[in-house]
Amino acid sequence: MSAAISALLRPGRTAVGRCNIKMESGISWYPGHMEKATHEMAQRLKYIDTVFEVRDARIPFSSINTTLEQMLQKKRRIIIFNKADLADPANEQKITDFYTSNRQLVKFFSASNDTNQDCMNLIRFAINDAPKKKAPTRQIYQTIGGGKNVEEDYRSVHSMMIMGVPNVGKSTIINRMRRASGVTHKNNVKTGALPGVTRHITAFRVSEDPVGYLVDTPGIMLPRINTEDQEKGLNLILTRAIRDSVIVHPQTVAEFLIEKLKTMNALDCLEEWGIDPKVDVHPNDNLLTIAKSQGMMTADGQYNLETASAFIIDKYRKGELGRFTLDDIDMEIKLRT
Ligand SMILES: Nc1nc2c(ncn2[C@@H]2O[C@H](COP(=O)(O)OP(=O)(O)OP(=O)(O)O)[C@@H](O)[C@H]2O)c(=O)[nH]1
Ligand SMILES: [Mg+2]
Repeated sequence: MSAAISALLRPGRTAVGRCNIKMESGISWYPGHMEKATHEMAQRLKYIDTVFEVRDARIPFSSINTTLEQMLQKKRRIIIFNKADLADPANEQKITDFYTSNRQLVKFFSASNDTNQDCMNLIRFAINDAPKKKAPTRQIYQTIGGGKNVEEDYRSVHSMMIMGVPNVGKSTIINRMRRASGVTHKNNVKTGALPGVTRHITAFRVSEDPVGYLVDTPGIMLPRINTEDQEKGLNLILTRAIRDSVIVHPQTVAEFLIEKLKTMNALDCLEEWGIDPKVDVHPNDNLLTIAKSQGMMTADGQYNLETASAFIIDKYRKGELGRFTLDDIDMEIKLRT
């Protein structure tokens, strides 16, 4: 059986409690284009009717960007929990109930799997009940990326902006919407598996009747994630909102993932790699067990912990371990009520 199929057969799981992995320093990944885009987004927001704030359904609370949240306080906003195909579906109702009781519009979505009809529903959900705008046509035209010469009346055009942390699927959602609504276009918006693909603010027509434009924006990370928020940082690295590498050693990320799998009682994965979840060992020893079970050796005959780390992180990201939600949903909701 392929890894993808066996993952589908596994039940969805959600993390419980906090993990013990400790990092010595905070995480900072905030390239210049993010700072520039944040200022420009704030300027353009004035004439935007509806904002899609996209989060990763696997980390519905860790993927909140508090800077963006502040900018959106008075805006009509729809929170999209994208990549729902990779998250534990058991949380969807709980999270929807929590936000709905706070008068917040939310949708769970999968830009990879959902149908054209689901996409059209999302567009209608955004446009149909939107209040009528008061802005002059020139302002709306410029907000959606037009130049100086306004040739038509843009007052009835619905202007939308999509934003969120990197790699949550913002540009993919735009492509899906354009395809679903049959907007003629030459090229797809550029997307990619690594965070930080979109670097400029650009508007795209996503709906014909009524006419709607959606402004794509670069993913924005918090300027710094401190050590006390390290779990949020590690969640963001595991779901690839933060670039791998230099920032946190892959072994730390892999050890964190194993700890999470233990809190989820993910026995099938752990036992497959020879890890006994009931036995408490040093996190490094878990990686050693995986390297042994997979026959991962370095050139000089040592077990290769780097390769073992990359192996399980990659499997998690591809959804090959199953549908895992890394945030403890009950705890996060409790903290907010
Ligand atoms: N499994 C799954 N993958 C998705 C989904 N939506 C997007 N992706 C993948 O996630 C990756 C990132 O997608 P993008 O659309 O480039 O994300 P983005 O938010 O625009 O990223 P930045 O521009 O870097 O901020 C791509 O590899 C997509 O194929 C989804 O619903 N499910
Ligand atoms: Mg993008």
